[in-house]
Amino acid sequence: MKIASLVTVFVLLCAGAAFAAPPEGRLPQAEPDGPFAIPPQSQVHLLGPDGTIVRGLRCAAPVPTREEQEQVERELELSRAGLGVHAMAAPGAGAAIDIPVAFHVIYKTDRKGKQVGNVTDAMIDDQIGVLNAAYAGTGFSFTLASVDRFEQTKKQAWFDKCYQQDNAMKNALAISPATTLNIYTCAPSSGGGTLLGYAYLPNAFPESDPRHGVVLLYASLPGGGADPYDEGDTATHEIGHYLGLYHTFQNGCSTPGDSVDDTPYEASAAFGCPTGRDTCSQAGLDPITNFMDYTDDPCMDNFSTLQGGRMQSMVATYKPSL
Ligand SMILES: [Ca+2]
Ligand SMILES: [Ca+2]
Ligand SMILES: [Ca+2]
Ligand SMILES: [Zn+2]
Repeated sequence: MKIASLVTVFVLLCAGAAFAAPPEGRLPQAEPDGPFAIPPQSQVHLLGPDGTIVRGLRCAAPVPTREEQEQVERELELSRAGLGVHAMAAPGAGAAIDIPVAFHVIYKTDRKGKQVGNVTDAMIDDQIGVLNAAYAGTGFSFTLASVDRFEQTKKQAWFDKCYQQDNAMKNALAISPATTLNIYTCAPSSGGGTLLGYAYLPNAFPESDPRHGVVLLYASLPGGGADPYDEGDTATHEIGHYLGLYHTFQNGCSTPGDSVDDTPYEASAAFGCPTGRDTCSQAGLDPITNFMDYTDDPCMDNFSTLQGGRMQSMVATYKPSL
């Protein structure tokens, strides 16, 4: 996708005022200065902590190759056969799963002695509420199990460099990854751009691996200020990956798309809230309001029925202890 076509949708609404995108310059590079290569096609602009517009990436979650996706399909098929579960099971096929959440707040104290990123308990509670509303009907719910707070040090710069030092941070802070969703809030960035969040797919590692979990820009929490991405749906989206969903635009208009039959094909990520967008000839408008697209938080508001079923199948197969 051409950057120019993305820039046209960067009209952000803030306090009722619309302002245009900043001039084009060097965009965040998808360079692997952290534990994995960041996929392209996700450049966005958002409100930064000092009230200016900053460059960012909507989602840095690693994208599976075609081969990896096909292998997952084979493993899911075997798993469903073993469980006697019909392919593309609807939600409710398995028992509802309530996921305990361990929240790790990473923050720093700046040169003026001001704390940055030390999100409040109220914001964390609001985030859990947003998740429970978003996942209602999918077979998953979330309960806050613990909150811990870590002030970054020079060596453990896990606020500013949580993406670069991802493994060390998670090795130190993760709580029971097989049975608990670990959420880390910090200020992830790469190549000069802010990352809104990222997560690994459940098949990436054994379920007890500390790398499972979700890393979020602290300002993406509800009321966090990263307008138009501060209604808590970055967490909704990244947990979708954590539970096994791909982006709705995975594979573009080509089979098998996102491996979910009731999300229409989509040629590329949608930004802003482009109502009526239809980029693939197959039936259905682009699923721009789906949580697994790249649209603004106020635009995305649903998982499809079969996304719920897919998350249940993925969890049964790769995260049976959850
Ligand atoms: Ca689909
Ligand atoms: Ca279509
Ligand atoms: Ca929303
Ligand atoms: Zn994503």
